[in-house]
Amino acid sequence: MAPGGHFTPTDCKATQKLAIIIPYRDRQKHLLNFLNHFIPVLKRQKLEFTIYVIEQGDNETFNRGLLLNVGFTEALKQDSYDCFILHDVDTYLLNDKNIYRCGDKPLHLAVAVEKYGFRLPYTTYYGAITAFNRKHYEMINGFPNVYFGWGGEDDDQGIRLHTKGLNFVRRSPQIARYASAKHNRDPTNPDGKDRFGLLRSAAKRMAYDGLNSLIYNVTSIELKKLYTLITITVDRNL
Ligand code: BGN
Repeated sequence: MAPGGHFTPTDCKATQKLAIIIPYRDRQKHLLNFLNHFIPVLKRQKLEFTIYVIEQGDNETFNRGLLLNVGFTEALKQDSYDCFILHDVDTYLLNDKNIYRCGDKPLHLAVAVEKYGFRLPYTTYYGAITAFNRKHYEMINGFPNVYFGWGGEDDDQGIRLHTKGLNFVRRSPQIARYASAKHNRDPTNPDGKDRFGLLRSAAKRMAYDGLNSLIYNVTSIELKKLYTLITITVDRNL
């Protein structure tokens, strides 16, 4: 791997350039366990990829949607990626046939996840792992930035897609199968208090809450051996 978590297969030419975006805070051990499992799979799939870990390095409540928007924006400053895989750190892919690539529609990958009994927790579930091309992510203005705390940002984005008539697709549960890492609940990521109310305005907010309203400060960009670490801070009161 090249510094910053970049890999290009040597015996063939990959058809897509992937940016893997991982929202993160203070889970070094989980991250390394995850990457030790994940990177060999991506190599076996002969993919060209760069791993971006986006760390919220402030004392504010965790904001997954905003971090994913930062990853998308910062990755594009570095290279012209064809496909963005937005990936939680506690979800481990179990089937090598679950190829990480974009098709012609947004893709929900976390279909059969251990912690939900290897089934969807509800039919419109759209959490944990998704794949987008640039055009589709921009069409829906990315993720909302206003969901601080756990829950809802994924449902909000599902509504955005639906509103644009850009319905996502899923792979079969035999292929899109994932184990769940066990971990304690992060105290800096309590249930989002506003999420029910916010969800009701999801379709309307799409126009002004997302990539086009994203504000953050980059504290540092470090090229680690296995990933590019981008540490940011956000100001909730802006
Ligand atoms: C849902 C959460 C999702 C989460 C799934 C699976 C909300 C919004 C209010 C209804 N949605 O309940 O964000 O991915 O559970 O854990 O909380």
